[in-house]
Amino acid sequence: MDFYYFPKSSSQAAHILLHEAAIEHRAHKVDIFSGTVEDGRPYALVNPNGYVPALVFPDGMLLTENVAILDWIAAQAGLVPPGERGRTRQLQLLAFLSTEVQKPYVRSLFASDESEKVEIRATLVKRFNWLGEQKQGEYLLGAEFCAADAFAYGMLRWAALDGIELPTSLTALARRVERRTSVAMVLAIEDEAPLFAA
Ligand SMILES: N[C@@H](CCC(=O)N[C@@H](CS)C(=O)NCC(=O)O)C(=O)O
Repeated sequence: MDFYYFPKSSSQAAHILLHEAAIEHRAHKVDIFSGTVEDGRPYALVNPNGYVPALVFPDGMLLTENVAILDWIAAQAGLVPPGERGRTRQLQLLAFLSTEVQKPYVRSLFASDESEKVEIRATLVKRFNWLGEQKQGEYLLGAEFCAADAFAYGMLRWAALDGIELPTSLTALARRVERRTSVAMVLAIEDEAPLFAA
C-alpha cells in the first residue's frame, strides 16, 4: 500500500496510525505547494484533488479524507474505543477535528485581515476547550489509545507551535501520545521534534 504525506500537515495522524497498526506501506513525501511527489511524479496523478493524506491500495483504489483513512486504519488494528457506540463516538471526534479544528485553523493562516484571524483563533480556543472536556481517561476516549488521539495530537502540535491556549487535559494527552513508539518513528521520518515531552 502507498501512503502520501506532507510533513507537519494533517496527514501526520494517518502516518502515526499506519505505524501503530504495523501496516506495511511505502511512504511518499509530497510537496503540496508544487504538487510533486518526491520521486518527481505530479501528485495530481495520484490524487486529483491535490491534498494529503492519501492511501492507494494494492488494487489501485484511492482513499482520501482523514476521517475515512483514520477510520479504516483503526478498524484494521482495533484502535476503536470499546462499546456499542465506541466507533460512532470516535467518528464524532474525527469529524470534529477535521471540520471544526483543522479547517478553521488553516483558514486562520490565510485570513486576509487581522480581525478575522483573531476571531478564528478565539473559536479554536473554544473548540480545544470542548475537546478537553470530552477526555474520558488517560486518552480521549478512555484508557486505550485510539485513532482520535492521533488526529488530536497533530492538531495539538499545530496549536502549541502557534501559541494557541490549550487546556491542561489536552497538553497531558499530547505528552502521553508523544511517548508512543509510533509517534517517535513518525516524528523522525517527518524530521520533526517532540514538543510536549516533560
Ligand atoms: N478533505 C481533506 C483535506 C486534507 C487537507 O486539508 N490537507 C492539506 C494538508 S493539512 C493539504 O494537503 N493541502 C494542500 C491542498 O489542499 O492543495 C481531508 O479531510 O483529509
